[in-house]
Amino acid sequence: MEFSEWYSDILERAEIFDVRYPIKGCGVYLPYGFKIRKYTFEIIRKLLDERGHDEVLFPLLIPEDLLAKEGEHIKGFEDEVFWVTHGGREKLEKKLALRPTSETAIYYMFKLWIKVHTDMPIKIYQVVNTFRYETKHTRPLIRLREIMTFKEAHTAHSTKEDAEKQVKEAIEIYKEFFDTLGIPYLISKRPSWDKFPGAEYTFAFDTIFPDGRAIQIATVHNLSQNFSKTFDIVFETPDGGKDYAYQTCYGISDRAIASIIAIHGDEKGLCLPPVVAPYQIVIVPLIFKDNKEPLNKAKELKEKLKSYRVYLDDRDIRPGRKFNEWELRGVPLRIEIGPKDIENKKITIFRRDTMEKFQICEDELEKIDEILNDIMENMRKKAIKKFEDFITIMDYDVDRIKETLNNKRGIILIPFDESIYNSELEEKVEARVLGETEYKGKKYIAIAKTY
Ligand code: PR8
Repeated sequence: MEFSEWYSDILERAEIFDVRYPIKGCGVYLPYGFKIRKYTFEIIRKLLDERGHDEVLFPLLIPEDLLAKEGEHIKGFEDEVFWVTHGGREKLEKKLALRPTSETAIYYMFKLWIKVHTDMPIKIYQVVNTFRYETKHTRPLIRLREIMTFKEAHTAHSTKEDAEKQVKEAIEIYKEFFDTLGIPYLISKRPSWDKFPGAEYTFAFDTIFPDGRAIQIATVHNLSQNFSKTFDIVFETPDGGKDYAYQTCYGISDRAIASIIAIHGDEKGLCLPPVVAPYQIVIVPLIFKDNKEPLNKAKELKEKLKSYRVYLDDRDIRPGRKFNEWELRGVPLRIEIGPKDIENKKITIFRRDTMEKFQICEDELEKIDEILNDIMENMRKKAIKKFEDFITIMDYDVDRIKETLNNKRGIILIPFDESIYNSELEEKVEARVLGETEYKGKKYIAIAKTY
């Protein structure tokens, strides 16, 4: 099955995201998908909170003049903005934009909050929906017009060095986030023609989907003083002088969820990392006729395993059907309890990642922790192996690059060379230049067909 077909099929059958909502590029998170989203974004919230970020919430609407204040920024976004033009029947005097991102909303307030150098650093983030009128082919959770989960962080600093340090911290945060999820990535400094509108420079994380196409899953931008100068975010320096704030911003989206699905899934369906699985363990009692023992044992077990997210599936349907359903939904670990197991004081365990079945003694439940860790480690290794198989290192040769991108796809790395690194390279190789990157200690230009 082609990847895109597999992907749509899984979203539907595993009940993650319903695409039938009657607006292009919009969809509905279903309860199971919502839980995956919740646990995934809990990880990033924790990482940001631990590093001194505060969560805030800004309005969805941005007045036209505010959005248009920073020239490069509005140029980058003007074709993508949804506008609110009416309040009831009345035409609004000033059009209001549905935020495509929140720099302009947030920096308007930064001006009011920042007066002296001691007011900084400010490190805030919000998890909100944003709207982009995407004209490229929309895809569920990958290219949305309503980005349902946009986690955007914005910071302000009193020195250039602090802002640069912040960029590094943000990269470390995202590394830890994707490492936790077992999602491999390549970090590159985007070429100047592809940086975030209004940024001094942009770093991006790209991963590779099973069809060999690269996808940008996170970005970190050093905004320098570009926005602070247009938004007049001025502060008093320690020596009594004046300076403009140094700013950064960084974001991820529902693509994190799409990546979990795409990268770990297989022909059986989803395969979820235990950290984000809505149910880490499903217990299926094998009930024969009136023998209530397996069900009682299952309830007992659920109680003993309450430090995990456990689902006890006691529905009155055949166990085989339950197995298939939970495999499709990617539950990392299944416990089966039948009369035989009870007799032998054992429980049967099934691992979704390897599809192996084995038994452990019923008084060895502490092993479950080890098994779940091993599942995560194994999933991470498998994903990295697939990712590395998709990386091709070669010398600069337009025909070979094109041929490799058409057949094997993935990301091509060619030794970094200033003289060939320009936007014409994209036309020549008919693909995107992801940017400058370091791979295993060497500097390269990364090229790929992208989403
Ligand atoms: C910023 N400002 O906005 P960015 N559907 C799903 N995910 C998307 C889409 C879409 N249509 N468009 C972008 N993304 C900065 C940083 C505040 C935060 C995802 O940066 O425009 C991409 O993974 O790069 C992108 O890298 C991320 O949102 C942040 O958006």
